[in-house]
Amino acid sequence: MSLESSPPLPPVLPILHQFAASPFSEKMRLVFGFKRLRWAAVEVPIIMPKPDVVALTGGYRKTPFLQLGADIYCDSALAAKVIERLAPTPTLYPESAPLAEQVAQWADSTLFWAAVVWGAQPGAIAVTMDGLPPEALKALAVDRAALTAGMKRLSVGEARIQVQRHCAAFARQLGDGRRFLFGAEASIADFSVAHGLWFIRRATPVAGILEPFVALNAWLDRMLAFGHGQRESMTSSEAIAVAASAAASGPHAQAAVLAGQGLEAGMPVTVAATDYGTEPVAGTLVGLSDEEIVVRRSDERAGTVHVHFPRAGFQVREVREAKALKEPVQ
Ligand SMILES: N[C@@H](CCC(=O)N[C@@H](CS)C(=O)NCC(=O)O)C(=O)O
Repeated sequence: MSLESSPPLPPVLPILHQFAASPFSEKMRLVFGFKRLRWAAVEVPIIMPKPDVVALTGGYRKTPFLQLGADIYCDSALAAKVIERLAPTPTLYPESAPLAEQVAQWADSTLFWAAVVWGAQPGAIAVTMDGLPPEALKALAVDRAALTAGMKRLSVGEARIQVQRHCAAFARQLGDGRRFLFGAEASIADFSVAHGLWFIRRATPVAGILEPFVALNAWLDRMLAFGHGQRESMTSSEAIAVAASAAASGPHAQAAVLAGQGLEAGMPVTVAATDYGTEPVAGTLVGLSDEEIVVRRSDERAGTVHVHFPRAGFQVREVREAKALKEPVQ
């Protein structure tokens, strides 16, 4: 079952587990603003350990993730699609922008890393992170080194060149006076490009890099003007209690596993990101489409939850040793 053909989601309050300085959280906050939605924000720790995050996700530690009752949606690409199902208008995926998802994926990886290296450089990081004291900044650096172990990060000099080239290209794209990257309608690509540039703007000591790109700045102002919708606060304990008292009701509550991929409903599996933050989540496979992987898992505090991942950027593997799982194979 694809997300598009899934039945509409029940009216539950979307909960975004996020933190203020996180670009991908800002992407989702702006999506809530664009859709004029009411939602609850849970503050997550910016570094490990994150016991309340792991209680819900089973090990996925990246920020943000979306919670609808006992359904946990990892990765902002999937979270945006789920929000689209919850509130289809205005759409994030207009027919006039067939490349929007692909450009969003590029911006969420290539542009994001150039923007982060630039905005988190030594002379700016304390500002970008809202005045975090030196000890906490040191702990952040150690945590992010572990998160990205095995990944080649750009140097600050390389990031400068990349940011300038990308900004120049986007400024040219916007140069004909269009309101959004693909024309009159905003698309998911706009949100994915905006969050990296939002991060650079926060890094005021080095934000001047954006100044020459007038059309791009006007567009970024327009994007940020969507605001954050109607935001409420929730504690992580409250969010865990919401999961514990709900039944998983995502599109794959009834097992639906695409045939012909060597995986069947009920198999013990692990799911892990393929880029960074690759901690696996173990559970029982309950859903597999060409867009989404869904596992069921149980937690002492959160109860039985369905954890959803996008197919793109994640690997699902059968666990041959059933003993390795806490939950029995069904
Ligand atoms: N592909 C992920 C990337 C998320 C990501 O890298 N988030 C950063 C923060 S903006 C992160 O997880 N940092 C480590 C952490 O928060 O523990 C998505 O789209 O949600």
